[in-house]
Amino acid sequence: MAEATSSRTAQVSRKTNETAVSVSVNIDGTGTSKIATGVGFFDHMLDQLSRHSLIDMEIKTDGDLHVDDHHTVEDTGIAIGQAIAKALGDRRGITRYASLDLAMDETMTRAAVDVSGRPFLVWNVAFTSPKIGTFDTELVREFFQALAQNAGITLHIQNIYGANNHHIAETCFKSVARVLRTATEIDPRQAGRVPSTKGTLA
Ligand SMILES: [Mn+2]
Repeated sequence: MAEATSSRTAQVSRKTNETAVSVSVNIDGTGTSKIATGVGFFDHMLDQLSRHSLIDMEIKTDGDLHVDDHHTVEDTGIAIGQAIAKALGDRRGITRYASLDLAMDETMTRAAVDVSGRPFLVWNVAFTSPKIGTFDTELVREFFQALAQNAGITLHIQNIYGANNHHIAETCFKSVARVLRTATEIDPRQAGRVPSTKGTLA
């Protein structure tokens, strides 16, 4: 039987005509990150994702920002998702499920995750402004779609209420960070088993 607590780290490099992305993750980290995507607001959000998931992340993206931020955000999400999936391996011993209501000032956002191997995003978040500074709010959904698809997780995100668009976006990243932390943690009672009656989450 594989050791459940063997190193859960991975590195992914992905290059297209639009972006070059390099991502390293350590699932069992301390929330330390080094992030440079060229998009300031996105860096701030990814910093939250690492800090509150306790997944260490090194992320470097060189994207076609002269077009807009879309490819940079989506492709960074793809690479982070791929790195998390690779680091989780056969998902042996994980807690698998988590959900959380996360408050930030006037905003409340709920996230629920099943680290299932089955990619799915349910997105129930409405922004009231198309922009946060220069950042397109519609890209927040694009990021989580790419993350869920490539990490192989079922992810539900619902903004319950809120007024400030920066807070709405930030609570999405923080709540997802917290549920990812819990759901990917090793549950000692699983005793190294894959938490599925099918016997596989791959
Ligand atoms: Mn902030």
